[in-house]
Amino acid sequence: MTKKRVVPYLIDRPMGFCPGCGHGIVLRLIAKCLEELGQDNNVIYGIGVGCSSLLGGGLEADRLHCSHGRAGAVCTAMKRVNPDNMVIAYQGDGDAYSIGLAETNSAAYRNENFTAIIINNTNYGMTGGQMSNTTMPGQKTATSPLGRNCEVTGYPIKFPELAASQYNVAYAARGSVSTPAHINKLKSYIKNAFEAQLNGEGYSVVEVLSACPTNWGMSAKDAMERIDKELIPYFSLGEFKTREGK
Ligand SMILES: Cc1ncc(C[n+]2csc(CCOP(=O)(O)OP(=O)(O)O)c2C)c(N)n1
Ligand code: SF4
Ligand SMILES: [Mg+2]
Repeated sequence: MTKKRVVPYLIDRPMGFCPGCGHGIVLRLIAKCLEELGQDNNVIYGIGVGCSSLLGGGLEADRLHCSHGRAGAVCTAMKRVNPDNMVIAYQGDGDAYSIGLAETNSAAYRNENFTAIIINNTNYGMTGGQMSNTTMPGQKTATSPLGRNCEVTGYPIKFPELAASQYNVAYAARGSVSTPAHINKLKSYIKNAFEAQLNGEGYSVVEVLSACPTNWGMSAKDAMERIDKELIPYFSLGEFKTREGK
């Protein structure tokens, strides 16, 4: 039987994220969903390299800081060896879709029974805002100072849509942290993804459009508004693969 936790899963302690960063909101939602599902004592994280690695400061849980991009492969092994544990890959867009695209893609392709939560802030936040595979067309970054030229680099990848349309995954969705209404919806996506894993339905992925005010050179408020004005028209919100009967 699962032990009852005596303190809330998300302990009230300082996190390492910049003010206005979206990562902390997502961690709060993950913690809430795990508590509601009685899984907060039963979770293992495969954490990506990037600001996602700061998860360790906010949540008290078993976790492995994976080599850059490899959480898809590491979480495959974690779940196969420990099928009764909830396994979550917590990664950024650079980690999951740039250096780690092979592992992310392969786990979805095999329909591995774990959950990937992927924080899309359209850049490599931790290293100073370089271009990633989700950087918007024309977006200026440290490595695209004239703006991203998609004729040369390709267009921003839409992974949940890819997984939903091409692979036999259990659940795929994209949410946002930009408004309270979006945050409430996002919570329902994360909970659905965890329930899919609990029921052994297979791979579940929730991408989150998230603010990086530090590298976007914006105030926290303007960064949230950028998500609504610029990102959502390209990265649609919603469920791309729903669970059977849900
Ligand atoms: C093998 C390797 N290459 C490059 C780096 C440098 N590096 C650290 S974090 C990072 C990108 C992280 O971006 P993302 O996954 O989008 O996370 P964010 O910080 O934006 O949340 C890079 C390239 C590294 N640590 N290891
Ligand atoms: S650099 Fe960006 S992603 Fe990283 S903690 Fe700061 S605001 Fe968040
Ligand atoms: Mg990023």
